[in-house]
Amino acid sequence: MLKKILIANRGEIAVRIIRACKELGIETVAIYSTAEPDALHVQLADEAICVGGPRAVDSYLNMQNILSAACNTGCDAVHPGYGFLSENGKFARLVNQCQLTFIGPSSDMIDLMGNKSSARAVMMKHQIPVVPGSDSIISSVSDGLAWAMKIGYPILIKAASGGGGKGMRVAYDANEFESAYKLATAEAKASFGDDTVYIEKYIENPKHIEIQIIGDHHNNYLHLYERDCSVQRNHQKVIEEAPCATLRAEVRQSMIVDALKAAAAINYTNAGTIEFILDQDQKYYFIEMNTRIQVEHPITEMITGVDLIKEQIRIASGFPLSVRQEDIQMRGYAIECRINAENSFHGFQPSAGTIETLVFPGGFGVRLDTCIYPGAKVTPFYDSMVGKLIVHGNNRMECIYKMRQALEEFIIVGITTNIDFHYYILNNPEYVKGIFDVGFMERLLRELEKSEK
Ligand code: MV4
Repeated sequence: MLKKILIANRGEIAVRIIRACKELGIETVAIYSTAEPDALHVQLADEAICVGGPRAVDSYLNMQNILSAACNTGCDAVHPGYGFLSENGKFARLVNQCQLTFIGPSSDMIDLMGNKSSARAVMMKHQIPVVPGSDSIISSVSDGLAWAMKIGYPILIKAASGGGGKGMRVAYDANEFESAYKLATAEAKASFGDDTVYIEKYIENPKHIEIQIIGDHHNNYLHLYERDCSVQRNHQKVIEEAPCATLRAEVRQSMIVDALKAAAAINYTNAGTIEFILDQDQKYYFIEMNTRIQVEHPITEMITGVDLIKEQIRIASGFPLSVRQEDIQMRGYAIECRINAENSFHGFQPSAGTIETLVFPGGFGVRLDTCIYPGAKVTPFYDSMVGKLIVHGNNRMECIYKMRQALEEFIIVGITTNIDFHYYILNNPEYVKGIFDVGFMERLLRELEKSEK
């Protein structure tokens, strides 16, 4: 088993990883920036090393300093968490070159799946359903127009290096194609330094469903059912649930079979997510694969009882998975609300400040993964997410009641948060009925704006 892990991250996920390490008897090294020497993850780790200034590029993205910290403290592995360097193939490669274990898949796997066009090609090769589209990147406007004609409008132009919705443009007809293509390539170039794009049929208002899988170095691949991540704003997830309340059993089964087929086909080793979009007829299409632990992993942990971070560490240590597929039962339902330091009712403006008063919710089936404490500073330098409130119950409605109560109990004074906004969603009739797709939030915000006039 690995003995000492450097956690190349901050916030609640760094805390989550430290807790898993403690349970496994593994020593921990935190990194931090000069903006947050008193951060919770710094206080909970066995050791902590400052790796640079407040801006992420100077610290949490500073590969040289992070690797020096890992080497100088005698670590044998690096856990990247999510975001930052978690899906950076170059970083994973450098970690290995320093004789350290990267807690994740191989660097080549990160690169393969990081290119959304090559990921799509791999899935096509293994008969996983993908959205009808180009077989590779498109080389020119005329090449793109030919593909679009073949696929049929509307089409979506996507950046090969994309993800998170950047470098994505819809064209509803041939007249719109050229300008959409130019905007997508320009944005892709600016965001990723790579202007290559590919084309897919545009599926209007799908649901976003992802299957959690894990694979070890002994050719074992397991699935842990799905998450419904359709409640999102500007490609930032807001509420996630597991399982998906409206997914038909035979569709679920088929998605699971395809996700496992994908994992086995690529010899995937780590926790991973196969992302699908699900159309109105519950036809599903692969869109992307995430090669990291995800923010919303706790809802899967709650319904399956599997600690995904501990599995990641075991896998990276070379051990086989600790569970068999038949041991993984879907038990009840779980919902996660991402708690952000923001003013949701005034343009989602980020909020910074010092936590003055803090009252945590609690009770049976209530979990809070957070990095805040009384006196903690929330700085403007990083993501606004300061915690995740997760509830587990027997069914979806029980979770909704539990979440409403937990949100009511949750008091944070010192910063503005989206707790009240979550409460508003948790009381929306469509949401409560389970009727929502990726367009839900935009419709909700339009309604809210109308009611304010
Ligand atoms: C799509 C799509 C419709 N058709 N692809 C958005 C970000 C990236 N991960 C993929 N995304 C989408 N791809 C086709 N062919 C709609 C979306 C999409 C979306 C997907 C998942 C979650 C939220 C979304 C919000 C808007 C659009």
